[in-house]
Amino acid sequence: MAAERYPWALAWRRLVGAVLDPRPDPAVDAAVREQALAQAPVLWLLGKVQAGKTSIIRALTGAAEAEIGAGFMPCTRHSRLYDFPPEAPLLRFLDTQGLGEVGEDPSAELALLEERSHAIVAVARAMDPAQDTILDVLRAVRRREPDRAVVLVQTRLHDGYPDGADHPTEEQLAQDPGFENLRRALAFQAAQFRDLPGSGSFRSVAVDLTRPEDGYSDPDHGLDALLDALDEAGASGQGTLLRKLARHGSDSRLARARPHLLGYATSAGLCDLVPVASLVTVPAVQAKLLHSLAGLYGEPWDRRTLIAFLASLGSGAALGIGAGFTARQLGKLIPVYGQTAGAAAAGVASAAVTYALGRAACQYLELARAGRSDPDAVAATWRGALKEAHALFRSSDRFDRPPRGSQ
Ligand SMILES: Nc1nc2c(ncn2[C@@H]2O[C@H](COP(=O)(O)OP(=O)(O)OP(=O)(O)O)[C@@H](O)[C@H]2O)c(=O)[nH]1
Ligand SMILES: [Mg+2]
Repeated sequence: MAAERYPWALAWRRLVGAVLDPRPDPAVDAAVREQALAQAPVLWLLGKVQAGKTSIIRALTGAAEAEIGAGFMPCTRHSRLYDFPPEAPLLRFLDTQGLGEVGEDPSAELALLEERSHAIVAVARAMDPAQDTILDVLRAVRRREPDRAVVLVQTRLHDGYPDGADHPTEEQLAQDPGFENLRRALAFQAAQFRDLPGSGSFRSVAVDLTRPEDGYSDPDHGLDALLDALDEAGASGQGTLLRKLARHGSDSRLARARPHLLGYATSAGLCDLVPVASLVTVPAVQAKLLHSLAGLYGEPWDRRTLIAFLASLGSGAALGIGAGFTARQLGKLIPVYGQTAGAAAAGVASAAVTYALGRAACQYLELARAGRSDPDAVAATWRGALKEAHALFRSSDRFDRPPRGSQ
């Protein structure tokens, strides 16, 4: 088990060294990705031509190669998988060709997409009521697989705004007479999708993904709600996990950081389950996470800030970081530790420690952006996140067995 291989002082040094040393390590990158991928559900993006499928992927993953159309001509010609987050994937998006070109028969292709995916993200322009082609596909899938989750993403909201209006608040959207048209269109469309056969979960979310030069106050309007809905749709319970862990904290960067926290935590947890010869160690995964958070917050680590951050976690952290703990040591951090057995326990512990480390780093970085420092608050976040994440990872089954392909 990791405990014998990485005493905490070594793990600590490795972590600090790996965060400060910017040299990329392709072996670690590849292994982190692979470990996370082994559990990542595939979400199939299904919609008419130019509905906004690829735009959603681009907004979430930042993938520059995800090509977006000009608004009318079909753009995406071949199905393609995108990982989210790319470095430590929690979800995979299967981008597809838009439906609805006259004369083509997409049934063979659709059967393949259905087989390759776990849940469906239906994408529809909010002001486009003609969704029969998409609904027909969904009905057929749900008859075969009644419990497949479906998320409806309603795009291009501003097509339904009154002239010159910015994005409405929730209250405006619910009551303001100026948004009556949009309100009706959204409700009508969502009702059609809600009526699908089967018992799988259904949620609708409305987004408006604009370019900064379009002049709206938020170019990613609705993206956080979308993330929440996608989590729920993701198979195997990991979505629920993400949402439960997500409730705390309010800054919007934290909302964007969450998938990274969970992706890396999952990968760290799996380090304990894959063969001993694995090159990847928990500290290496944690270092990647701290790196990627610094990028999200625009606050690069240097030796001084990193040591200050780690020191603020208190001495208990030294035991936890890097999975360099024995059960007894970890018991001091997490009183319920002893209730989980064997390798699964180590996986759960490594995942929880990694999650909590990232969560505390988010708070540290958010404060640092504002030129502030509050070690007590960061320590409290670390402790709270550790307990919470441990309980949640323990109740999930993701570390009960090695990931696919590692045996
Ligand atoms: N205002 C606004 N425009 C959007 C939104 N989503 C997509 N668009 C625009 O709609 C057009 C089509 O976007 P794509 O992402 O290429 O649509 P797609 O569904 O992938 O299209 P195909 O690949 O052709 O099937 C582009 O001009 C986008 O900029 C949105 O939420 N709001
Ligand atoms: Mg596309």
